[in-house]
Amino acid sequence: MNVVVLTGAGISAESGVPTFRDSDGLWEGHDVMEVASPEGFRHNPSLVQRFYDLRRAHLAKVRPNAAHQALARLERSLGDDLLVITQNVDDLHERAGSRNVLHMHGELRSALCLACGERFPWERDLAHAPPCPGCTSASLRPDVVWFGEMPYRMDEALYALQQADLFVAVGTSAQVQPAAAFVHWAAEQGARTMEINLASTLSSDDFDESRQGPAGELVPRWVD
Ligand code: BV8
Repeated sequence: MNVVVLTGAGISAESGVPTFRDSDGLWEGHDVMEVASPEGFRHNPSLVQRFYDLRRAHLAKVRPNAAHQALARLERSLGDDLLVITQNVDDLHERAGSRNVLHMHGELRSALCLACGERFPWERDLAHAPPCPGCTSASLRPDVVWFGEMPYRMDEALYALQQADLFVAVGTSAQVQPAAAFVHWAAEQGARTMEINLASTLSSDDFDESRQGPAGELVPRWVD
């Protein structure tokens, strides 16, 4: 059975990673477009670099929770028939043991050099110079997908959704495209669809089943 699981900030909430919208629309005190758009980066690159440096540093203080671990167990039984597509830029799925993870919005632990287009695994602050010859720290940006930018590996995501027998969305407010459309793309080719979220969302009625409660409880109950 082919399964696609889409995860959002809600799956990492119980690990202590702040969600994107639960804090009344401000994201760690910032207006979204100020820190998650190319315009915001152009306007104030050091603010944006610091915003991502703080979030990357926070990763060292958090651990995968029971929901991440349950999806890693599910991969051990389904193998390549399971794909986790995450909107999250944290590494909690990988640290729980998942291998088939598609980061459609990029990753905190990766950096992109604007000067030469190279991307690098990145653990330090973005104020350090990248390893590419001739490039300076001024040309480094977080390797994440901002509003108005093309999400990563959409062709692979679309292919997986077309093959899916089951599509499960965990901990996403379904307010960001194209991720919010995945349930429709899966359903129209015949997949069964299920939503797991603390509360109902704008998309709850589009799912065959909507289970409400914390991901740390409901995902293991579903997987096991
Ligand atoms: C694109 C950066 C073209 C990385 C992010 C008008 C109409 C429609 C669309 C648009 C429009 N104007 C512009 C657009 C497009 C735009 C968009 O959708 N805007 C919205 C806001 C209107 N989208 C884009 O620009 C995207 N690119 O469209 O390119 C294209 C289209 C198709 C194909 C190819 C190209 C790029 C979007 C990426 C933006 N970057 N982040 C980073 O710094 O993190 S998005 C940002 O929101 C987050 O990173 C996250 O990835 C995303 C979604 O948030 P969620 O994960 O859902 O989190 P949220 O806080 O919202 O919700 C948490 C949920 O968890 C809640 O439901 C809560 O109830 C639940 N929860 C909480 N605790 C728990 C829980 N559930 C279970 N258990 C718990 N314990």
